[in-house]
Amino acid sequence: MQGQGIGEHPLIQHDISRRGLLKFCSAMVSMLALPAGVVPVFAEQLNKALSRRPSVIWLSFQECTGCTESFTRSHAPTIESLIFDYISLDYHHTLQAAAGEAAEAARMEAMENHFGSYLLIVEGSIPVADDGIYSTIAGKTNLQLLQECVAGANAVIAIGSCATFGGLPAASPNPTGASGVADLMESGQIETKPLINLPGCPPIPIAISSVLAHFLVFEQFPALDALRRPMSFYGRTVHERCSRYHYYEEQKFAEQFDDEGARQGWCLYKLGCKGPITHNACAVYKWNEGTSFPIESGHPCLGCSEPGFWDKGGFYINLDQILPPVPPGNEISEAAIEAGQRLYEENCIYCHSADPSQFATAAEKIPTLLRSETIRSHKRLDFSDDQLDILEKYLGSKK
Ligand code: FSX
Ligand code: SF4
Ligand code: F3S
Repeated sequence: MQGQGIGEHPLIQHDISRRGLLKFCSAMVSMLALPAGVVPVFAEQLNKALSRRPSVIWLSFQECTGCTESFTRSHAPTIESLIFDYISLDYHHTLQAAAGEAAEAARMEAMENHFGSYLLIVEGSIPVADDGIYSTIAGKTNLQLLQECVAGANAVIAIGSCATFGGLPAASPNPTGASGVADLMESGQIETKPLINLPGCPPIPIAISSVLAHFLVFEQFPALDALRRPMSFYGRTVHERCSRYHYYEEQKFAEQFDDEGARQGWCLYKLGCKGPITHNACAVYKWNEGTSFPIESGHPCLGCSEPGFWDKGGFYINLDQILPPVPPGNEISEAAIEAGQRLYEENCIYCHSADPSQFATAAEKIPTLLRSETIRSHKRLDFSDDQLDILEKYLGSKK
C-alpha cells in the first residue's frame, strides 16, 4: 500500500468522494482536538490502516446491546459506519452471521492469525462471583473468554458504562459480581493491555468511531483522563455545554416535570440533574444524527458516564442533597475527602502533580484563585462554593 494516495481509498469506491473523506477526517481531527494541519496525514494513514483490514474482536457480556444499537442505528450509512465495513470485524455476537461452533471457530482463527495485533472491543460487564457462572458463552465463562481474548490483543476498548465501570448489572446488591474491564486488569484477573474507556449508557457513537480511527492512524489512544476516558469527549461536564445553562445562571429552575418551568425549558437541576458532575459530550454530539439528548428532551442527566451510575445518588435527588456535607472548622469528613480527591483527580491533575501533597499553592488560597479565573485553564472549571471548600480542605489535609 506504500505510496497509495487517498484518491485510491477503498472508501471512495463506496461512493464517498475524496472531498467527503477529507471532510470526515477533518471532523474527526477536530473532535479529537488535534491540530487542523494533521488532516491530510490523518486521511493518508487511515487509508493505509483500512487497506490492511485490521482485525477486531468484539465481545458482548452482561449488557442490553444498547451500545451496539446506538452505534449501528444512529446514523444512515455514513462514512463512520463504513469504517466498520473496512475493518475485519471477525467476531460480534449481534452482527455476525455465523452461530454456534462456526462463530467460535471464527474467533479462534482471528486470534491465531492476528495474535498480538487485533483490537479487542468489550461491551457489557463481566460477572466474577461464584467463578463467573452467571454468564457463559460456548461453555466458557465471560471471564475465561475475556482472559483468552485479552492475551492476544494489542489494545482494548471498553464500550459503555457496563464494560467500563460495571454499569446497570453492577447495581447494588450486584449478585453476579459484575465488574468492568479496568478493575479486572487492576486486580490481575486479566492481563494488562493499553485500555481506553468509553462510558455512557450508551456511549456517543461518534466517540467510538473517532477513537477507533485515532488508534488506526496513530497506533495509540488519544489523551485520557484519570478514568481512562478520552479527554476530547469526556474532558468537560454536560453542564458546561448544556442548552439550558443560561437558565441555570439565571436561576430559573423547573421544580416539577409538568410545571410552567418545565414547559419553558428551564434548568432541570432541581429535578435531580447530574449534569454538573457528569463528564460527557452528549450535549454537543447528541443522538439520532444530532437530533437530541436527554436534557434537551426534558429529562435530567442521570450521570450515565460516571462510575457508580445507578447507585451513586438517586436519579431525581437534587445534587445539593448528595454532595457531602462540610463539617464546621477545619475538620474534614471521610466522604468529603473522597469527594475532594475525586474533584482533584478529575480536574486538576492534567496540569498539577498527581500527588496532591506536591500541590504548590497554599490550600486556603485555592477558592480565591479559582474564582478569580486569572489562569486561563481555570475558566472551564465550574466549582460550586461547597466544592471549592471541599477542595481546599482536601488539599489542606494532604500538606
Ligand atoms: Fe450497558 Fe451497552 Fe447501557 Fe446497554 O452494551 S452501557 S446497559 S446501553 O448496552 O453495556
Ligand atoms: Fe443543564 Fe442540568 Fe446544568 Fe441545568 S443543571 S444547565 S439542566 S446540565
Ligand atoms: Fe448520559 Fe447524562 Fe448525557 S444521562 S447521555 S451523560 S445527559
